[in-house]
Amino acid sequence: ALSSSGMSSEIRLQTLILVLTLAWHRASCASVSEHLSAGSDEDANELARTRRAACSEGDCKNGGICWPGAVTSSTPPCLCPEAYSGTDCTVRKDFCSSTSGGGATRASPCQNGGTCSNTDTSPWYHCSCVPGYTGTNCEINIDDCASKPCANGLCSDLVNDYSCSCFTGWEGRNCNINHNDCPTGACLNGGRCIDGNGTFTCDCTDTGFAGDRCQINIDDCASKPCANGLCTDLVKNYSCSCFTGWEGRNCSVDTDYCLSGPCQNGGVCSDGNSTFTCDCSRVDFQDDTCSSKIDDCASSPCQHGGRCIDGVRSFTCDCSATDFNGPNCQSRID
Ligand SMILES: [Ca+2]
Ligand SMILES: [Ca+2]
Ligand SMILES: [Ca+2]
Ligand SMILES: [Ca+2]
Repeated sequence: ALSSSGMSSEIRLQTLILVLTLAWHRASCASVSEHLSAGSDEDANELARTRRAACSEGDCKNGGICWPGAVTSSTPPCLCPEAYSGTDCTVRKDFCSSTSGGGATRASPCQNGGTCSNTDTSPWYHCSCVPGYTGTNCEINIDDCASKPCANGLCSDLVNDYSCSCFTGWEGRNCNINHNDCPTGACLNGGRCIDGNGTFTCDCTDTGFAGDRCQINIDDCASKPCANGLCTDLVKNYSCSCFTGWEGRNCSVDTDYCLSGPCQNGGVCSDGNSTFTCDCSRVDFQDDTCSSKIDDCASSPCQHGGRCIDGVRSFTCDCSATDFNGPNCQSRID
C-alpha cells in the first residue's frame, strides 16, 4: 500500500497537511475557549477589570490596537502597525534605513540610485526612481527596446536609453537611414544605380547595355536585321553594309540601276543584280547605253554606184542613177 505513483503520493501529502492544519486549528480554538472559560466567575471579572485598566482609549497611537492578552505591567500593551514601534506606537520606524537583525544599518531599499522617503501607508516608503528605472524598489530597468525603436537593427537596452546595432546597409540612431551603397561610377554607360541594403543594382533600361553594371553592349545584330549585307553592332543601333545590288537601312531594297535612265535614245533598260542592261534592238543605236548611232550604210552595201539610204537597222539602195537594180543594185538591167 505504501508503493504508489508520484501523483497519488503528492495528493496523500497534501491531505496529510490539511488534516494536521485542521487538527492544530481545532486545538488552538479549544485552548482559547478553555482559557476564557477557565476559573471561577471571580477570576473572569478580575481579568476584565485588568483589561479595562490597561486599555484606555488613545493609549495606542498611530492606529495601534490595545491587546491586553498577557498584561504584566501598567503600560498599555499595544499591537503597533508595521511602521511604528514602542510601547504606545509612537516611534516611527525608518524604512529608508532600517537596521537589520545584527544592528548594522541596512541600505535604502531603493536600488539603482532611487531616492527613498517614508510614507504613511504600506509599504511605508516610496522610492523615487532615476529615469530609466521603475518598480517599488527601482529594481526594474525599463525596457527601452519595448517600442522596437531600431527599424532595421538589433536593440540593446540601456538605462533610459537604447542602442541599435544596424543591419547591413542601414545607419542612423534608429537604423532607419538606408546607407547609400551606390559608389561613384557604379553603373557604366549611363545605367542608373539603385541603392539596396548593403548592395546596389543597375537599371540599364534604354542604355543599349546589359549586365550587372551595364557593361555589356547588347548585340543589335542578333536579330540579323541586314537582309543582304553585313551587320555592325552599335549602341542601341546597328548599321548594314550592303552587298552589291542592295540598299536601304536593312539592305532589303533592290538597287534600281535603271533609275537614272542610263539607256539613251529610246533603249529599254533592264535592272540587274549589279548593273543595268540596255535593249537597243528596236532603236537605231547601239552599245551599252544605246548611245552610238548605227550607220547601216557603213559597209557600203549598195553596189555599182547605187546610193545608200540609211534606215532604222536597215538600208535602202537607190539604184536609179545606175544600170542596175535589186536591193543592192547588184543586177544589171538588160
Ligand atoms: Ca532600459
Ligand atoms: Ca542602401
Ligand atoms: Ca549594341
Ligand atoms: Ca537591280
